[in-house]
Amino acid sequence: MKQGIKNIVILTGAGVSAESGIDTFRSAGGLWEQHKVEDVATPEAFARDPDLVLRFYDMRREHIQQVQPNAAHYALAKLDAAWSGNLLLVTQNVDDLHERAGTQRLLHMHGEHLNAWCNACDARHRWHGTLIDRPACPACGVAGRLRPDIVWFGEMPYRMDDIYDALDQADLFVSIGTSGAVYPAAGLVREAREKGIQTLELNLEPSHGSSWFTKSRHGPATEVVPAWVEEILGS
Ligand code: BJW
Repeated sequence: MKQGIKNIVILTGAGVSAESGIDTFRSAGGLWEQHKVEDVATPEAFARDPDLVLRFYDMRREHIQQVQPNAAHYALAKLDAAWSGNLLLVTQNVDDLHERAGTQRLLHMHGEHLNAWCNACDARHRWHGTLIDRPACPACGVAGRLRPDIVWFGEMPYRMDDIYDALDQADLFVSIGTSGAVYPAAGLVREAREKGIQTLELNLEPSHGSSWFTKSRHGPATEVVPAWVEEILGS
């Protein structure tokens, strides 16, 4: 174990998938430029204009199936496979690139593009196709009640108890490719600091929460993440 580090929590954001060709949320030309967040990513927007929201997510669901994991995803999968201590990769990303790269100890706190959630019977289904055509739920058969299984603003992110439990046990918290603009994910570094554990930011540029990290390395994820993984694995 490197420098007494046994248990690691890693938080990833859109920056880790940027070099795979998925726009980040807050970059120039990013998704919010084409669709305002309040037009698509709230339950109120979905109630007001479901066609807009479903079309938007259908388009993104299709897009993520055409891109590939990059060197940062593969490096994190290598770390997951090799690390004998506890490790939890908490991703805010709703793409499936971490699992396609091979990471197993993974949790999607903001949901997944490739899941549909039935608001009639509460079942979740793996979903690769469209929702705009109002398909029937495979479990209850009710049509038109499936929505993207995405955590929208004002909704509770998934598995917060598991995230805080992992942080309680952690010796190191690493944040990768996230702007630190969206809570509660953005608050995890503060929780980590209050517990006295090491904190490291790997990001293209200083994030909103940069000053909370004990160490920072700035650069593209495909460079800084593999370099850090090799270092912590001691190779
Ligand atoms: C690279 C790179 C490269 C680029 N290499 N790096 C005031 C205070 C506190 C909270 C609130 C508040 N007002 C409202 C809230 C709550 C709200 C919130 O945080 N709002 C903010 C806007 C202020 N949060 C919520 O509503 C959440 N729920 C909630 O709080 O429930 C109550 C609760 C309380 C306490 C505990 C538990 C629960 C829900 C948030 C849901 C977020 N959903 C989204 C949309 C998903 C839909 C979709 O995909 O369409 O999730 S928002 C969007 O932002 C998405 C992302 O996961 C999330 C984070 O974005 P991320 O990943 O950081 O991306 P970017 O683009 O912001 O940053 C990319 C970074 O990468 C940049 O820094 C680049 O520099 C970098 N980069 N290229 C390395 N090659």
